[in-house]
Amino acid sequence: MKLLHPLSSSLARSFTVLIAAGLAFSASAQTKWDMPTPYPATNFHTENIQQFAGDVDKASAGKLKITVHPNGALFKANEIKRAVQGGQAQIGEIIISGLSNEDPLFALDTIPFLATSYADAKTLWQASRAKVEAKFAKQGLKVLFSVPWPPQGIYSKGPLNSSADLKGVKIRSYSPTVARMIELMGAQPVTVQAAELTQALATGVVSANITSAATGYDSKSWEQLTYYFDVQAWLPKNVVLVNQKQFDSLDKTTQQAVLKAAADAEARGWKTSEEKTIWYVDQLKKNNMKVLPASTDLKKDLVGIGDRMTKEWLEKAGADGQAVLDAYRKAKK
Ligand code: PCA
Repeated sequence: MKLLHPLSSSLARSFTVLIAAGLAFSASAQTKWDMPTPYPATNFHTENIQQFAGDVDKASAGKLKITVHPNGALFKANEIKRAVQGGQAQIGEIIISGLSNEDPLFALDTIPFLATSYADAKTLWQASRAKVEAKFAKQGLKVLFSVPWPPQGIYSKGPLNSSADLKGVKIRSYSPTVARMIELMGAQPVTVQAAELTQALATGVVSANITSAATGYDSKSWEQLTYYFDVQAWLPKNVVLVNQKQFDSLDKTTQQAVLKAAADAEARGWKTSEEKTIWYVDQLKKNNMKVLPASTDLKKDLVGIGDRMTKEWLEKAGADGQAVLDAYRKAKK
């Protein structure tokens, strides 16, 4: 009998070990999800989502790995929903009111002065959540969690006594609802996603902005703009959506792990958003921005615009919208 060369027998042994490892791996098959998000890695929403991905990894014992792709790098902000629907990405984050042309319900949290505090924003979410979930469900999307931005204000180059001071000015908008408000102020809305905001300000595509202290900080607003009017007009929400079929294809334990991590992320996100607002406003001040409340006239103009937008919204949203608004107003008392 021909003896095996010692080298070939050790090769055979390694081969056996490799096959065994391969079998063990497929027995605990790993699922990998890509998660595009529109905002920078250091933004509190993204940090919260990173923690969500880490929690899922731990709770599923490494069975589900979610790779977060921040800043619109994998899909741009306005492409993310379609990518998750089509399965090019399994899960993703979007801002709800970015979709307000699709359905009036998606505009609700961006109507000026309807819900201006964290407590009211939460009541509004509780009153509308089931209907928002149902709208997304029709599109094959499951809502996992939703977290608000800090209250929205106006960034400008000069002082603002009333909305007349912004007449004709190109103001950056992130949603059709914000664009409508800008129009009613007599200014010109220009849609610019957060990832392109710094450049749009630097090149003069826009010379004012409506957003939170968080995005003002992320985009280094102080490089082009001098004033932040802390109007606190509304708190728009992001939502994390998963492709329903992808979710259904997970085993039950992993599904539970995702739902638990999502509930934790929602609670943590609301808390961090509120707690970090003061920090964000302080960073604007530290970078020499003039942070001011809205003047009486500016506030009056904006409240008037908010009332008009609520009426316009009700005309579009019909009985369904009225029911949500009634539930909100009742719970708010
Ligand atoms: N930041 C996001 C949306 C609202 C906010 O505060 C943005 O400006 O795009």
